[in-house]
Amino acid sequence: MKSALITGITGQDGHHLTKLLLSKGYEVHGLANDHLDPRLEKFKKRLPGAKIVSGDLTAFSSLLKAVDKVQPDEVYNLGALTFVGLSFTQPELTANVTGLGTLRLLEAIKKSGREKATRFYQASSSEMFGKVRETPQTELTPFHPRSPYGVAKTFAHYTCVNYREAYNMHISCGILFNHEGEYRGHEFVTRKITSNVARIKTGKQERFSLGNLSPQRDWGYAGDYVEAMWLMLQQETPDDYVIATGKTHSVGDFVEEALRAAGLEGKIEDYLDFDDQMIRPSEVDLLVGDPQKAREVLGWVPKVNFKDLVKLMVDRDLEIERNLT
Ligand code: F7E
Repeated sequence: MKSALITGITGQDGHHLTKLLLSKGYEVHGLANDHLDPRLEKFKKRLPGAKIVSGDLTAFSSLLKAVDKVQPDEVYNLGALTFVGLSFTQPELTANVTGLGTLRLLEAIKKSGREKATRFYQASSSEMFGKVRETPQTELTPFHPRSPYGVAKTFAHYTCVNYREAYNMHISCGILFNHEGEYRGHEFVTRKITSNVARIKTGKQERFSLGNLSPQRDWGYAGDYVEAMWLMLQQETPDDYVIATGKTHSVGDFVEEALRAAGLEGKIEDYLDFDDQMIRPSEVDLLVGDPQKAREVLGWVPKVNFKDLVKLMVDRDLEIERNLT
């Protein structure tokens, strides 16, 4: 039986990946801070098959202990401070967890003598492209991050590339574009939209507010994207891959589609106010990835399109709101 260690297991991708690996017969261990992670209890109830190992990406000794205990065949480093907006107010913590945390984890694998035995997946991000140099973005597009989050992810990405080259470790980075779904946190724009639209549809409120509606994102379904993570670690040779749908839509498009999915008539202005608190000091205007390499090498293709993704999220939030009444 293969064993996997997942950091950030209680987040959206951790949920999907745990389900996938359990269904493939893996022994799944998740690194979590059992005193500080508010999502842990819910996670344990949802996925009792996973084992929790106490630890934190900011504490090297806890990582070393976790790797020694689990002896993982595969490590999936999903742990990070993932909300880009927050990274502007917590830049140092972001660099420590998201950037240095990756370095610490790789060092822990090396120090425990497992650098040849453990395969490593790094959750790199399309936020590294930031102020994009070309469209669509590929594995060869230069990075120009626009937030402390993007900068930290870029540090982590290059650290992985360096450890792969310097120590011949099996490390693959998935440059994942935005991916959403039923486990998405409410601070992210997609879930904010679908949960508010569901509350409007069920008569609990009339309006909600958002920041900039014009940024464009390549939105896919998180359940599809964790399959790509797993596929990367099954390849003989480690490499980096863009994981995206190849289609882009604005935040405004997402709102319109969500209203449609809920059967709400009228225009965006009938439901939406502007919230200037949501404006970021520097914004990423347009992201759209080219997933050709992932398709050709991994055989990976996303199954859920934009319209179905919005519907899936709106339906889930309608279900939640209706059960709450
Ligand atoms: O923002 C705009 C906001 O916070 C999307 C993370 O998973 O994907 C995600 O990063 C866009 C931005 O995601 C609101 O300014 C407008 O342009 O949902 P988001 P993100 O920043 O794209 C990448 C790939 C990651 O790696 C990240 O970890 O929507 N926007 N109004 C808003 N955003 C939020 N959150 N809230 C608003 O009210």
